[in-house]
Amino acid sequence: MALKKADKIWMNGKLVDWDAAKVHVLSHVLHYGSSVFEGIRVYKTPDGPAVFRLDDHTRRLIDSARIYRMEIPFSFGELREAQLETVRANKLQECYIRPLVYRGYGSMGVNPAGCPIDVAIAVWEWGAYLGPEALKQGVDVCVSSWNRCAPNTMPNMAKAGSNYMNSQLIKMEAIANGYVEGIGLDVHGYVSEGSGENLFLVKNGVVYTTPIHGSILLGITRHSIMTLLGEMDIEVRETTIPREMLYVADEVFFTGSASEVTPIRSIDKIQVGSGARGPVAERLQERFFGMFDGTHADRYGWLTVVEPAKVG
Ligand code: PPE
Repeated sequence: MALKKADKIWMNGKLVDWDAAKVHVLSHVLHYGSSVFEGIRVYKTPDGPAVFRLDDHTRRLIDSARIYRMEIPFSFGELREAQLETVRANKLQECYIRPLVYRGYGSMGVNPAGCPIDVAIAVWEWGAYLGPEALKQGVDVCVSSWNRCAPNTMPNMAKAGSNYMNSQLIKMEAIANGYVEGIGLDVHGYVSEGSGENLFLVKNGVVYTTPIHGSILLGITRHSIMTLLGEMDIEVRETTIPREMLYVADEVFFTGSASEVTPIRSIDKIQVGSGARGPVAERLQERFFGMFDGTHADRYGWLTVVEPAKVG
């Protein structure tokens, strides 16, 4: 998907032109993967553009940085406001926000001492992550030959750029073999998650999802979906999932900020359920997207409306 340029990017406190948002080639991050980031959607609502779970994403960004001993030179409030300012400056009704914290230019060598902690925030328009038909039709995926990172190797709870080297291996292999996405297993061979999505499955009316110790990113959409399932009186079990559960499930779907709620229609060429979007995924999509078009109330304060800039 070619990136559609927006107008301004926020860098260390200033809005700069899109094409001027550059880093030095000897920035620590380029050599050693030292970055943490977030991905957040802004939806068009009847009250104007609104950011979905801004505070939770901002908190996770700070937590990811903390794991990697990165001291962000901006407060929670400043990061929150900067993201709103960036959306406002680009005058977009609907977009994706990408805040990035990285070790910049200053010294070389693994030891990052002497490198500044830089912060950038970009926004762009992003359609359906796994293709235009994915939300309705579902996607064809495979189980990857690559596992997710084992415990105490790369911290999966940190949304670090470096974790996405593993994700890229999973994604590129899947695409090379004609699939849209790959599912990674954890080091014990249990289901973990997609290269950029959490995974849920439905069997006999119960919903299952990978637990926190299953080498996953603790998704904010995952939490939102679990909350919505609670409202629907559907039981959710966070439990170890053997690979073969994928092949006998009634429904399987991905969740994520980018992928939203994307049904899976086949895994390793084995049809999932009826081979189309299942009823649980459909009801969840209705509830999820209903928060943005005004059909369902924002019961948990998940939306932050991007107020227009004050004039004068
Ligand atoms: N697992 C992984 C590995 C992951 O990358 C994501 C988000 C999730 C789970 C879901 O997390 P959450 O967004 O908090 O519900 N992946 C982001 C990046 C995708 C990309 O290609 O870049 C996203 O969805 O924004």
